[in-house]
Order: sequence, then structure tokens, then C-alpha cells
Amino acid sequence: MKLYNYSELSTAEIGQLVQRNIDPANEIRAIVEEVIDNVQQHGDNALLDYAQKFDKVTLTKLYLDKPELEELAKTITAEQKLALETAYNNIYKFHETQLKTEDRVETMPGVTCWREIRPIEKVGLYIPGGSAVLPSTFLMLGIPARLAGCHEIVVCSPPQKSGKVNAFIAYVALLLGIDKIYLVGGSQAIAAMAYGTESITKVDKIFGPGNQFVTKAKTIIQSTTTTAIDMPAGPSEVLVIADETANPAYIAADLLAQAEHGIDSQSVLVCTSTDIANATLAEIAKQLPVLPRAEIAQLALDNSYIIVTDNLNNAMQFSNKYAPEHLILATENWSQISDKIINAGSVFLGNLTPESAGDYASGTNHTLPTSSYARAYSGVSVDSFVKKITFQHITREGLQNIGHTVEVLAEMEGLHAHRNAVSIRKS
Ligand code: HSO
Ligand code: ZN
Repeated sequence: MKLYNYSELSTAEIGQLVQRNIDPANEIRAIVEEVIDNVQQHGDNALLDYAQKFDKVTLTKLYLDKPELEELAKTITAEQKLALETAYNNIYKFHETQLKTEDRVETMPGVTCWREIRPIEKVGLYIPGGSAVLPSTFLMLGIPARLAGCHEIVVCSPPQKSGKVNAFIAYVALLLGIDKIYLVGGSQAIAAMAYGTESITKVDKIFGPGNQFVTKAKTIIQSTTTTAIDMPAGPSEVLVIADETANPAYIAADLLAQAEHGIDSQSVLVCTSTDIANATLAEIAKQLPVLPRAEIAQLALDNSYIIVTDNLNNAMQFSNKYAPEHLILATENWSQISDKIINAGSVFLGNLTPESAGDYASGTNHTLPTSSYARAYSGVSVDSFVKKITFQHITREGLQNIGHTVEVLAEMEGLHAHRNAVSIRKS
């Protein structure tokens, strides 16, 4: 990890450091476009061919049904089941509170406006199954989809060598009451859910992380179909702000947890103490070599850095410019600085709050804006699975109260039909 001194960095250098490569996958656009065309033209047959070509499995059918999921789920241990259920319950509890009925507002006597929530009818969840299979992602997407009341939840996940999904994914499907998982991965899964095939329903919105092919497919279908996507996704990242009260071993563990996700992940430490910075580097050297994914983590760290600042204010200033997906405040006095956070996807407060807790089980969602999109995007929540529709009702009294205002405004815009739609009711 490179080490910088904040006070010595120019504005341009800071600008460089906070920059992420937003579209590293542009060179794969042509490949992904071909996959999308092929799925559009040949539907299920194209999906079966791609399972052969990319996943190296011959599928006799494109999905696993409930009995098959039940059979797979039998192999997991009681301890694993309990952990998945505890995570499920916490995520459910946290997300449940997001469903709120809003007040009706009488803006003028007789003029009432309000919003009501309706689920997005058909949603597609993409659950990755490549270098790491992520049942936790299935919980993070499936629970808010269920809470929102989406009518149809289509799930795609790439087939493993066995021609099935792994047992944990199967168990989560059962927890969620999802009876079918399509054995489709990569950009072909996104194409299938965006255009529909003989067996896969075209959905209204697609959720879920994935490799660069999946991400590229999501950005393409977003502009070529009426299917929406959750958010633009880039490599995962963490920024840790630490002062002298932090524990270097904990910081190192958090930076490594991020780094093991992928070679393009980024772990950033912004630290008010050079001693803590050096001790963290020593801890990384100790903890890294024994990790099963050490090679991946090492490459990610080569693309990561530490900045030493004079105080926590400067650290926060940098963090707000970086707009991290995950922000950890590794300081005892986190409550004195947390209100200065402007841009972050999800925040972990204090020395005993690891990002891993939120990744898996505390209750918050781990589908978060990366690549500085935290400046304008929120993470996935129940809101992501619903629409909020505005309603209004006007009484005779209300029409008297608001009518003239509308007539004058319509007149100002030269839109006489608009004016008439009010006048005709008043007379
Ligand atoms: N840190 C990832 C989520 C994850 N971590 C899944 C472990 N499994 C993106 O927030
Ligand atoms: Zn993680």
C-alpha cells in the first residue's frame, strides 16, 4: 500500500486518488452485446448453449424446482442453517421498518395529496456464483423484495460444475419462499431477465452484483429496454478513518476483508497517526499470508493506499471526496465526527463494528453504491423494490380554493386547455 501525507497532496493529486475507473469494462461491450442479441433471438436455447460454453455444464433444463432445492439444502449443517436464519431475521427486522405509510396532506382546504406504496411487480435477482458464491447477497435482495410484496421474483444464478446451485443458495431460496432458481449466469442472465425468454419472465427491474460482464449487460439493457437496474456497480471498496485510539490489528483485518473480494477491490486507510499507519502495515504483513485468498487480497492492496492527515476533520474531508461504499470510523470518539459524513454508502461506527457484520448479519443491506456513486445513490432497501405513487383528491371547496391559481399559471404558460380543465369545473 502506498503511503501519502495529506498536507503534501495537491488538489489535483487528491482528485486522482479519489478517482475510480468507472468503466473499465468498455472493451467487453461488443462481447456482451453479442450475448444479448443471441438471447433475444434464441431465448432458452441460447441460455443452454451458454451454460455449455461459459459454465462448462450440460443442462437438461434451465432451472431447479422446489424438490431439487430441498434436496440440495439437506446437506448443510445445523450451525450453518442457524447462521443463515439469524442473518435472515436481523435483515428482515431492519428492512421491515422501511415500509411506512405517509401522512395525507391537505395543502389547501379541500385539496388533499398523499403517496401510496406499490410494489414493483416483477423483479429479477442476480446471485453471483463465480469466485465466491454469495448466499448473503441472496438474503440482501430477497428479503426487501418479499417485504415490498413484489408479485414475481425471478432468480438467476450460474450453475456450478454439478449443474446445480450450491446448498446455501438453495437453503436461502427456501427461507425466502422462492421455489425456482434459473441456472443462468453472466450477461446472458441479465439479457434473459430484461427481454424474457420462453421460460424466463421479462422483469421490470434487475438487482444484484456480478462480474464486469454482468455489470456491462446491466448498463446496456438499462438504456435499450424498459427494465430498470438497482444501481451502477463497480468493484467493492472500504475507507477506514482511524485515530490513535484505533487497533491496528482490527484495521488490518477490515482492509483485508475488503481486499479479498477481488483484485480490483480497494481498501483505503485515512489515519491521523503515523504510528497507527505503520503498525497497520505490519499487521497486514502478518495476517495476509495465511488467508486462502491471499493472492487476490495482495493484488487489491497493490491498488490501495494510506493517507496520514493532521486531524480527523481533514480525514473526513478526504472521505467525503472519496465517497466510499463502506466507511469505518475506527475511533472511540466517532460520535463527534459522524455528523460530518456527507458521502458514504454504509457506515460502521467504533472499533468494535467491523464491516463484516453489515456484510452478513447485523441487518443493514450490503448492496451499496460503489465508485463514488455514494454521492448521489443510496444502498438497496425496501424502497428499491417499490414505487411511491402520488394521489390527490379535490372537493368543490378545494376547486374554489385552488382553481384561480391554476388558471393564472396556465395562462402564464399559454396553455389554455389546461386553464379550461379547471374553468369548466368551476362554472
Ligand atoms: N462487501 C460486499 C458484500 C459481501 N461481503 C458479501 C461478503 N459477502 C459488498 O458490500
Ligand atoms: Zn464483503
